[in-house]
Amino acid sequence: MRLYDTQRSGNAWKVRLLASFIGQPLERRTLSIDKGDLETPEFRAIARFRQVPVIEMADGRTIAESAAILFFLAQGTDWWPKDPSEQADVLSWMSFEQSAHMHPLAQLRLHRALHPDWKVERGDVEEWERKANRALAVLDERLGQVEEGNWLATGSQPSIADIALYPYTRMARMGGIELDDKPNVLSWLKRIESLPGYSALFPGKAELNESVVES
Ligand SMILES: N[C@@H](CCC(=O)N[C@@H](CS)C(=O)NCC(=O)O)C(=O)O
Repeated sequence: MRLYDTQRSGNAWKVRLLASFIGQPLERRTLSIDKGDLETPEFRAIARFRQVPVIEMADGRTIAESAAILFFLAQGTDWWPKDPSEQADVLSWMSFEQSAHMHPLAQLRLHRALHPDWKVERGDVEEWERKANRALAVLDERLGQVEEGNWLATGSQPSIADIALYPYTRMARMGGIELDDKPNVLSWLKRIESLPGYSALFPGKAELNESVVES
């Protein structure tokens, strides 16, 4: 199975994390947004939304969108619960990640760390900050309500909801969003990082998770 990603894509990191936790080999095809790799006809033929991550199977089928890929890879593993109400809870957190969490955090990281040269409106930055802080407060509150050591949606067993929320929370500080006042988030991040099979953004180099360097 092949994964189309970019070096620092948090959405693709979700896929690599799950693959690493479940022992699913992935052949990485790492593209560059800056070089226009996502705008070529070849990539468009694979990626209907012209974004990474996308996976491509040996028979040519492709799956786009991190949530859909996580869902697909997690089938038959403990990362996707069997109970329908737990499944719904996992989907609820993954939907929250896509609608309220990922976008403001990703935009702040792009603006403050990866592309500080890009012009953005001050009003946009303030809005991203407000939304990012709100989303992280929701996450911290939830993690404070679950039993100690438990996970977002599935009790004592982590799920793809934890994976979906992990990368952009982990990299929040790159966008100027502090986590020090979010003790439940901080301990949850540590627990994910201590799971067997954890894979850093730059594999084997966890110290680069919040870095702007290329490798
Ligand atoms: N909802 C999508 C978002 C994917 C996304 O934002 N991908 C970014 C990289 S992290 C991308 O491809 N950006 C390039 C572009 O949009 O042109 C997902 O969860 O997979």
